[in-house]
Amino acid sequence: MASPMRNLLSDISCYVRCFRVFLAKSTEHQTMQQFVEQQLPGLLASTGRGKSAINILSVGGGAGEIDLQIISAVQASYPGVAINNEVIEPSADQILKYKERVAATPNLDNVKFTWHEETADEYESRMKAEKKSQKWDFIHMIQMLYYVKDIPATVQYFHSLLDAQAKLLIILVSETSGWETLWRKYGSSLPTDDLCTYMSSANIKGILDSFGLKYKIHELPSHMDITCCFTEGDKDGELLLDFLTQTCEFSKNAPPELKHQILEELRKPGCSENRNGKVFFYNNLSVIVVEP
Ligand code: CQA
Repeated sequence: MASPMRNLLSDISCYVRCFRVFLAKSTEHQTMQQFVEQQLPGLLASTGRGKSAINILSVGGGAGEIDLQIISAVQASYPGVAINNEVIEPSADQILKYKERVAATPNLDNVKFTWHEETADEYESRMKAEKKSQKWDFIHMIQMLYYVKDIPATVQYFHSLLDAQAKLLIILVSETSGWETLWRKYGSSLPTDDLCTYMSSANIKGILDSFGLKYKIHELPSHMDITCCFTEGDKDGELLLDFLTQTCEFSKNAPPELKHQILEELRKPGCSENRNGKVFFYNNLSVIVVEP
């Protein structure tokens, strides 16, 4: 008997298992890494000029994989300049992994790390209560806005913390991705609860426009090999399907008709392309760079 569908975030160990398969089957991290190495230095060209220290705020820094690449790119642009890197991350487990990664990485002598074990909301309330308004040179929010309660308020608050030459960088799935097609059509049939809101660059553009903020968008092509999703009983395929639908044990618990429809949808040109007998899901990312 199938149990009701539950959101993946209601079981973090299940989430982590799916996320690992997603990272292995997608170019998500490689795509971000390329952007950080090749395009970020240009975007931050005026940000650190003449400063004795660069203040970076990482909102939802996770285990620091991308954060340390960002720091390395900033170090390369501003050799010898001190970096103050503060991280907002609610998961104690992720913070521990972040600290281990820092300990294992050479050349971080001029970087000071501070971790805040709390959500972006909690950080905002705490800072307001403490009447603190530190300004930042670079704030990044990478694949995290889905998980905040009030997205416009969060974007507005962190934007208000930017220093004069600073940048706010937001990375999330693009409106040209297969996510948009899949979730526009089936999002209402999937268990999002209120742990996670589906959105893409289209929503963020709307929010930034409504505030009259100036921004630029960089589209990054990325894909995910979902061929294994079409082999009945394939373990990786099941985990990827869980990730795509953000549902625990989707194959086991989804109504058969919904599972059938979603598998059909995933093969269509709005979601994926067929190459050499493989199915590649469009995992396109948008990098949104907001001016102060
Ligand atoms: C946790 C939960 C989600 C994470 C995470 C950790 C995440 C990225 C990194 N660490 Cl505990 N979420 C994520 C990653 C890729 C991605 C999306 C979220 O594409 C958004 N899609 C799935 C919800 C929907 C477009």
